[in-house]
Amino acid sequence: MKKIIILLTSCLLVFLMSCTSVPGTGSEKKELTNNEIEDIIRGLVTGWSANIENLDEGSYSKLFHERSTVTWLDGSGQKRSARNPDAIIQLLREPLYSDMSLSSIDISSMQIKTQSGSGKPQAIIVNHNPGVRILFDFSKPVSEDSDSKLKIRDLYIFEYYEENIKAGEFQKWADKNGNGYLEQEEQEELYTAFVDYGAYTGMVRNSLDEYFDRNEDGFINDIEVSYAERVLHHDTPMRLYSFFPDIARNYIDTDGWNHISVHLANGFFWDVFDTNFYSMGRRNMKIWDRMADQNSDRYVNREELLYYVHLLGRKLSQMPPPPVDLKNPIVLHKGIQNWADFDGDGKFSENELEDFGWLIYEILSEFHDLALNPLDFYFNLNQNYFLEEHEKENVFIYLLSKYLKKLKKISLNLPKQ
Ligand SMILES: [Ca+2]
Ligand SMILES: [Ca+2]
Ligand SMILES: [Ca+2]
Ligand SMILES: [Ca+2]
Repeated sequence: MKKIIILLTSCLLVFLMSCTSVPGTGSEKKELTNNEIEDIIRGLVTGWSANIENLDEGSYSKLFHERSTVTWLDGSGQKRSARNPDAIIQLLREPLYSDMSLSSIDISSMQIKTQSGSGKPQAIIVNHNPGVRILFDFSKPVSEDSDSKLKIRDLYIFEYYEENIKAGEFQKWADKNGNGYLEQEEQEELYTAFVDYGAYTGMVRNSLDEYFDRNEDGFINDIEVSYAERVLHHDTPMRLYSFFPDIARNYIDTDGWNHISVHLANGFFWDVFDTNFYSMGRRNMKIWDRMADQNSDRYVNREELLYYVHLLGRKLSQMPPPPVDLKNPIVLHKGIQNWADFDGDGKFSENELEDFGWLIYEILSEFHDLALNPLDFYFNLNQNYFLEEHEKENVFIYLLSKYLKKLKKISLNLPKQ
């Protein structure tokens, strides 16, 4: 009986969909009006939602374009994608977040754009619990005698949160219900605190602030917030390989060297978390666009960019603090080698040595007078916030003591007189 009802419902929907599509007028050049586009899109998305559990070749070809792609990303950055009908049907039948299924996604929040940045009409469904955003791109079918003037061309499913994220020491404050795990709202709060760091000065609010309250006066001052910003937004991306190697490889490491250099990390936060980065879609232009382009069609739409920024912000916010205690100079001096092992593999690689060199070079710059990272603190002998001249001189002495011996081996190959 149930099967008959499903079959009848499917037939009715397919019939309704064919009614909402604009019948051929004989003039193929006639453009669809915005109202017509909206009607067709509503019919397609309604049909998609109603057929999702019983999607078969028949209902598939009514809804989807001949060259459809489906890209499905979960909250941990894992991607599944499909490009042919069988694979797409298979993929869409899989259950979504935990016990949720695509058929229970509420499509009443659907927003339609008849003209998007890519030139294709779009529809977006935002579902809050769980946090999912579903994007549909539509285009004209290849076949001229198709039953509908538009079909679902590219479908993207973005899940924004993960289950069973354990709250580390650094994140415990965000576990508001104290169950040891970070739920959706808690992950969101952590993400926001991470991204906004650098704008807040005031009373210590949580253990994150406590870590950066270097003089332990219960207050985050201008210098402490600069330090926190430096650690969270610049040094943390450098250490991403130690905690989330797949995220580092697939989403940040643009040159594919299995290493996030100090230069890459410095540019990363400003470029990616700058609202201009994700304000609209574009043809691949910026350095991170290739990483954000989830379906690799060389166009990054706004939803791909939003997902990218949110995923990275959440992952970075889940990382522990640097492996050195800045409030304890003895521990700091012992721990600086650990700190410079950015990928945490226990070895000091050539890339890491190069980064270390750049960070020392930075200290020597006349503009670098605040102690902002553990290396700065290492040379900050009087343990105030500033790198004074005599401390910078010590950096020279350090470099000389380390490298003077090696100078003998350098052959300069000077031209003969
Ligand atoms: Ca919790
Ligand atoms: Ca303080
Ligand atoms: Ca794309
Ligand atoms: Ca290493």
